[in-house]
Amino acid sequence: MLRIRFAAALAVCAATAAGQYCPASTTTGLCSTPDEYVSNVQFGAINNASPCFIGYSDFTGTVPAETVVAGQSYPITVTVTNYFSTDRVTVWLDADGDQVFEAHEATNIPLIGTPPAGGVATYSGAVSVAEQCQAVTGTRLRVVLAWNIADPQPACGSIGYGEREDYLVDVLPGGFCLSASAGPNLTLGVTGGVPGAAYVMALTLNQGAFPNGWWYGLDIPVFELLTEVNAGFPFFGLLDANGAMVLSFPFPNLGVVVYGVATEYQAPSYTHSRSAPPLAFGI
Ligand SMILES: [Ca+2]
Ligand SMILES: [Ca+2]
Repeated sequence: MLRIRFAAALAVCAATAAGQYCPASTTTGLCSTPDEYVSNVQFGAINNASPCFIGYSDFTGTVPAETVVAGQSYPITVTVTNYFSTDRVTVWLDADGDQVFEAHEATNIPLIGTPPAGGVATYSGAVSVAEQCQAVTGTRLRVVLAWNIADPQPACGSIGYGEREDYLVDVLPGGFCLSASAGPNLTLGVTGGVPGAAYVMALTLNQGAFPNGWWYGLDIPVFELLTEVNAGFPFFGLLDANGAMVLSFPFPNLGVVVYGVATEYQAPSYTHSRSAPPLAFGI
C-alpha cells in the first residue's frame, strides 16, 4: 500500500520555562486512517499498553516510576501499531534531571525485522544511563515515534505523524564517584572505579583552577598539606578489588574551603575525573 505523505516542518527543540519539559505535538494522523501509534512500551517494570492515540500521551501520573542506576544500560522495547515504512523510534532520558532533553540523552531504538505496512512493528534496544554522582527523582523518559524524519526522532515541537509518550524515571547515582566529608578528619572516598586501576586524588582551594591548586599534595601552602600527610604520600595509589578507596586524615581547622578532585587512570589515559562538593573547615 502506498500512501503519499508530507513531512511537517520541525520546530526548534528547546526548553520552555524552568520546571517544564518542552511541548510535543503532531500536525496530522488519525486512528481511523489508520495511522501509526505507540501501542506498548516495556522498560523495566514499565509495561504500558495504550489504545490508538496520535499526538502526545503523558503517563507520568498513571504509571509508577522506573528506577535505574547511572552508568548502566537497560533494555527497552517499543511496539508500534499501524506501522508505516520509515517509522522510527528514539528514546530520550533526561538522566541529569535538568528538564532539557540534550543530544547525549537520546537513544535511537532499532526496528526488529521487516514488518508489513499497517502491521505491528517491534523496536528493541538498550538505553545507557550516563554515569553521574547525584540521585535524580521524577525525571522524564520520552518515547518518540515519528514518520520520515532522520534520527534522532525529535523530543520537542511539532512533527507530522507519530506519537510521543512520557514516563517517570528515578536515577540512582552510579559509576565513578567521589565523596567527601569534613569532620576532625578530611575524608575522601572513591567508589565505582575499575578494580586495581590507578587513582590520583587532588585537593584545591580554588575550584575551577584545578590542577593549579594542590595537585596530589604538591603546591600546598597549608603546612605542606601536613607534610604530605606525614610523608605517606597517600594521594595516589591503586583502587581496591571493588574499585574503591578511602583517604582520611586529621585536618586542621584553618578557616578554608577545600575542594576535592579524584581521577582514575587506566593506561594510557585518565578515564574519569570527578569533583567533590566544597568542604568547609572552620568557616
Ligand atoms: Ca500510545
Ligand atoms: Ca537533561
